Amino acid sequence: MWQAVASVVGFLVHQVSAHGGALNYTVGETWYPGYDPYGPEDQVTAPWTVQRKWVTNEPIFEANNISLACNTPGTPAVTSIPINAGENITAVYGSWVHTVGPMVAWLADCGGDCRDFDTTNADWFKIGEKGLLWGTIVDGMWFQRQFGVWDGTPSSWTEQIPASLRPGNYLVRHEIISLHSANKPQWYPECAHLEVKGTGTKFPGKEFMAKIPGVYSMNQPEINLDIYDPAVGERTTYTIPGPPVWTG
Ligand SMILES: *[C@@H]1O[C@H](CO)[C@@H](O)[C@H](O)[C@H]1NC(C)=O
Ligand SMILES: *[C@@H]1O[C@H](CO)[C@@H](O)[C@H](O)[C@H]1NC(C)=O
Ligand SMILES: *[C@@H]1O[C@H](CO)[C@@H](O)[C@H](O)[C@H]1NC(C)=O
Ligand SMILES: [Cu+2]
Repeated sequence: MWQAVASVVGFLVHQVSAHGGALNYTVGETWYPGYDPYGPEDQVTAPWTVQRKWVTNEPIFEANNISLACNTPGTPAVTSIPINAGENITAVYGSWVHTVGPMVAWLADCGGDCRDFDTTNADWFKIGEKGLLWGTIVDGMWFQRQFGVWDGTPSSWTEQIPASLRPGNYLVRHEIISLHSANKPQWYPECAHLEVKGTGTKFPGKEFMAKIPGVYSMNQPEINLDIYDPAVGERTTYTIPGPPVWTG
């Protein structure tokens, strides 16, 4: 598919290869195709569509952009991924090229059918996050760097649905924040619909919740930074912004 797009529209080659997003999901051995922004338009109504629509793999540059929630336009999926609380979900990306910045997986309770859920007032909580694993901010090993495989094969990112989470319909939001451009953060978010099953009864409290947009701002030194400034880039710690991760 990418080859076809590339040969038809030369200009897009750069765009497609320079950016990306979550294209598919796996739970155990089961594969759920996401929405392909460069695929046919009728995917949006296909009965298998589990991912909210996104039309470009270009990043979002504004911390307050409404599209930060579930990308542009972020309109609902048709169906959802069934998953048991305690199981892992893996987001599968095309070959990922950026190397610096955190990755955060979030859930929001749809309070009913996710097809009717507007993310504007959603309360999001983190279920997992991956940041700087070792070394310095500018050239250390971020999960984002490790996750990129560089040989054209897909990049996979796995997080667990907390085992005690009460069942229900949830949005899952996978977010990569890329910080390689000085003072110009890039966000790459995609959302899918989940039907969480199980016998859990727990739900995170307010201290775990955030609004998106809202959780990030250009006043945060973890978001608005110049990694090429040695005073910043040579640091060996990076605190991922937002509430703590809820693990159940
Ligand atoms: C939000 O991001 C989208 C996608 O990058 C962009 O098209 C749109 O212009 C942005 N909106 C604002 C208000 O900046
Ligand atoms: C995503 O799934 C589609 C449809 O099954 C497949 O064509 C594509 O290669 C997959 N992409 C990745 C990165 O897994
Ligand atoms: C689930 O994911 C976690 C990391 O988030 C990992 O430690 C664990 O081994 C995974 N479990 C399975 C069954 O893959
Ligand atoms: Cu990019």
